[in-house]
Amino acid sequence: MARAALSLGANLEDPARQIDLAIATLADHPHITLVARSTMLITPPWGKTDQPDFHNAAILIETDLSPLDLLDLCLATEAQIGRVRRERWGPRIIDIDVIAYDRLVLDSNRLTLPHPLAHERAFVLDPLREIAPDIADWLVNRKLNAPA
Ligand code: A4P
Ligand code: MG
Repeated sequence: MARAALSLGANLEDPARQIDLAIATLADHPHITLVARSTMLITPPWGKTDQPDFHNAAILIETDLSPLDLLDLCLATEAQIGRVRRERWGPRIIDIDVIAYDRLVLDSNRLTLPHPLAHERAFVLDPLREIAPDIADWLVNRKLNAPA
C-alpha cells in the first residue's frame, strides 16, 4: 500500500459541498482508504488574484492504485463533479491534485511528483500540515536542499 496526499480546491458554485463530495467519492473507491482529512480552509487566491477566495482541504489516503491510476481517478472525480477546464490558475468547481505518493520522485509528461509547486503554496501546505506534517516538511526541505 502506498500513502498519498491529495489537495482539493474550489472557488465556484458551492465550494465546500464540492470538496466534501470529492472526498466522499474518493473515500468510497474500493482501492482507497481515507486515513485523514484536514479542516476546510478559506484561502486568498494564489497566482491569479482577481478571482474569489478558495476553499482548500487535504486528505491522506492509502491506496494500491499506481500513481497514474490515482491521477486518472482524481481527474475522473473532477469531471464527475462538473469541472470544466478553462484558464491556468483560474476559478474552478473542483481541483484535485496529487501532492505526494510515498516519497516517489517522478517527472513524466502526465504526472510530476511531488507536485512541483506544492512547497510554495500555503493553501496546500497548511491543510497538509494538519494531517501529515512529515510530508509537508519533506516537500519544503527537499526544495531547501536542492541545488540552485
Ligand atoms: N499533472 C502533473 N502533475 C500533477 C500532479 N502532481 N497532480 C498534470 C495533478 N495533476 C498533475 O492539471 C493539468 C494536468 O497536470 C493534469 O491533467 C495532469 O496530467 P489541471 O488540474 O487541469 O490544471 P490546473 O489545475 O488548471 O493547473 P493550473 O492552472 O496550473 O492550476 P493549479 O496549479 O492547480 O492552481 N489559490 C488558492 N488559494 N487555492 C487553490 O486551490 N488553485 C489554483 C490552481 C490557483 N490558485 C489557487 C488555487
Ligand atoms: Mg489540478
